[in-house]
Amino acid sequence: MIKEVKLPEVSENIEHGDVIKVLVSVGDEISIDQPLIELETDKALFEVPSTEEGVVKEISVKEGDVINIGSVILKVETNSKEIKEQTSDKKEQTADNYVNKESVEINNDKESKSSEKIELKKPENENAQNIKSKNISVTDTESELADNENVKASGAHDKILAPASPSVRRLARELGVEISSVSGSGKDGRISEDDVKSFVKASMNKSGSSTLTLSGKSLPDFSKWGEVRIEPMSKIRAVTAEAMSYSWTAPMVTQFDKADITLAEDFRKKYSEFVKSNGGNLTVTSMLVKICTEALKKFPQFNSSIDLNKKEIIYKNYFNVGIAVDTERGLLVPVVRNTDKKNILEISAELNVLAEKARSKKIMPDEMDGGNFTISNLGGIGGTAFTPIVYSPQVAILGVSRASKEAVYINDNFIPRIMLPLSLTYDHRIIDGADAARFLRWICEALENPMYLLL
Ligand code: CAO
Repeated sequence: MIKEVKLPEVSENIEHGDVIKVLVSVGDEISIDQPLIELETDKALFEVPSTEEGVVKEISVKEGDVINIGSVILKVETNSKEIKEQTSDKKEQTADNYVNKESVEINNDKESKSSEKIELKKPENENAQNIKSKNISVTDTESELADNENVKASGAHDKILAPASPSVRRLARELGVEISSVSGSGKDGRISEDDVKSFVKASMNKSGSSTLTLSGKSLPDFSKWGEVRIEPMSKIRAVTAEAMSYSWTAPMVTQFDKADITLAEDFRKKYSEFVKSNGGNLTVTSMLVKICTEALKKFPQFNSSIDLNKKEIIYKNYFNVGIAVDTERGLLVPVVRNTDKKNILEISAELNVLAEKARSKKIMPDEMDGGNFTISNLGGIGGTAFTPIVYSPQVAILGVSRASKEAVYINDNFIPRIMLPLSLTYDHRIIDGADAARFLRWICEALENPMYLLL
């Protein structure tokens, strides 16, 4: 039997993506979960896995194509009895592993009238992330509901997240409109092209001229002065540029401090093999995820977002920490979720998986959503200090530079200590300088004396 493999829904608000690479050829025998294409969307670059097993009969996409959710990627001959049995065995196995109470819809063919329904149990641990990314067609109804609740709990957050399709965002960008300033007239505040155009008209009427932040004057012709090469921006670069420009509208200040991590380094060395045997790497970053989570609990304004239109502060009672990961394709920020409920062992293992997925193009857009605070560790590369930019609508980010041995003056003596330079950039609209100094000092003291966490 010939079956179509279609592009499943990959994330909220993502309607299409660019095919960067086709990873299989006609005649190939493919298995379930085997990567078929590399797809780049407004949010990420990732591999789309197969939902079928069999022999590729026809490939319907090529590099450079823009394909929509539901588009046919390829057709597979699955009618060999053997293949069929293996496929259903595999599907059942997957179901058995995560079996039962929750009804989860296998949504691999959204348009198909006969979408399969099987009973799956919600995974009991954070492997949920893996399941979601491996079988991206599986919709975890409960977690989606939870996400929605989080969003609903904060009307302002809705606003900041600005529900709009990529084409509407593009129109807004072209018109120099900050999409989060536009009120959506659609369901749940969804913003349409007409909403953007009305916003432009209203802005122009208000002032008699354009009050929009038009995105800059045109560039000079650089080729007048020498040879140039012009390349289109990758989606990730364009999205990073847009996100950073949006962030830049917040008034930010950076606070610097240094932590004496001599003891923490001893601790790290002592337990690194143990953590490795549990699948993680005990690194400064994983320790900081845990420490920052405790700091966020102590200083809730760092775990918030603000809505200036409504004059509201949204305090979040969940703890999701984003980690800046340097990849070939650019900066990606996967999110470790519910860090308050995980120990350092679990966080270290999850961080390893997420960083590896980001680097190997397997990270899914959903795995980069929902962060409340970000850590950017450039210390493995070098540098004595830097000023990271807050990843709005978050309100703070911790920059980590390279730890090094320094002569520290203690009790009338210079003693060699390992010092870690930290820089905390914060949104000054919601965080005062004194609070930032206290927050960062708290992190330094927790690093210097891990028992601090117990107090
Ligand atoms: N000071 C000194 N050494 C450090 C360090 C620091 N701050 N951070 C890491 N290192 C060391 C580690 O100890 C490790 O050394 P060993 O191999 O001898 O143990 C080595 O550098 C490599 O560490 P790592 O990078 O594998 O692990 P990590 O958990 O420390 O960092 C990650 C993980 C994902 C944060 C990192 O790999 C990365 O991608 N960093 C770049 C982030 C980035 O691009 N930020 C800029 C964003 S724009 O604001």
